[in-house]
Order: sequence, then structure tokens, then C-alpha cells
Amino acid sequence: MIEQTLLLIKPDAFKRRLVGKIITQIEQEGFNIAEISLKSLTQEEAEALYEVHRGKDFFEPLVSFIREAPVIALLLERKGAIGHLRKIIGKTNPDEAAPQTIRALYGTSIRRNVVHAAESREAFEKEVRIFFPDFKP
Ligand code: 3AN
Repeated sequence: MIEQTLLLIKPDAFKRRLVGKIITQIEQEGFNIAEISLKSLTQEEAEALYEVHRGKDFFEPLVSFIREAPVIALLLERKGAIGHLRKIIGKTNPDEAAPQTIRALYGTSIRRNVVHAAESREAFEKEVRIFFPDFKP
């Protein structure tokens, strides 16, 4: 079944001009780009994105990092999109990510791990509205 998911290209990738390489890899994996947006997050939007981590010791540095430069959000479509995108980005910590995953290739730390992908349908529906307010499922 064709499914939708959300990929965020984070400020570290943007500043290092890795956007093209990451989008190329996404296209090679068979995803269609349905929408794309370049957005500088407000403090409130960044906190909403990472709400589940509020109270953890890495919450504030994480919110500050995601506001360092614009984020590129891609609304993607593919069969089994959510699971497949999570697979090809790799684990949160680039040192633990499988070879050739996006985080293994380009990530430099657990925080500066170049991309985010929605981890479930519920997370997708919440996160997509931050970047595409007119989104209708
Ligand atoms: P993922 O992005 O792989 O779903 P989450 O949702 O557990 O990972 O974490 C969201 C973001 O929070 C991660 N991408 C990472 O940047 C940051 N993060 C998670 N755990 C840590 C940690 N222990 N130290 C610093 N940053 C973290």
C-alpha cells in the first residue's frame, strides 16, 4: 500500500551542503516527493517537534540545534514508506547505524545526525502539520 511519511533534513546537513546527496539517495530508494518545504523553526515549533523529549537532559540542546539553520521537510510517498525510510536513515547514533544508511554516511554525533524520519503513523500526522499546515490525510 502506498503510504506517506515525513523526512526532515536537519541544519547540520543544510550547512554542510549535503541536501542534494540526501535527496538523491531518497529518490534512488523509490520515494516520490509529494511536497517540499524550507523552514526556519520558531522556538515553539521546535519544542512541539521534540515534545516527547521534554524534560530529558538533551532536550534544550536539541531544540537549539534544530534552530541553527533551516530545516528541509519532504513529504514522501512509497509502498511501506514509514518503515522503509526509517530503515534507510539508520539508527539514531551514527556509530550504530548500518553501513550505507544516511546517518552512517553523513552523521557526526547522536544529535548532529543529519535527518529525522517519522517513526509511526501517529508521529507522522503530528509532525507533518508543523511543516505543511494545510496537509489533509
Ligand atoms: P530518531 O530521530 O532516531 O527517531 P529519537 O526520536 O529518539 O530518535 O530522538 C530524536 C532526536 O533527539 C535524535 N534525532 C537525536 O538528535 C536526539 N537525541 C536522542 N537521544 C539523544 C541523546 N541521548 N543525546 C543527544 N541527543 C539525542
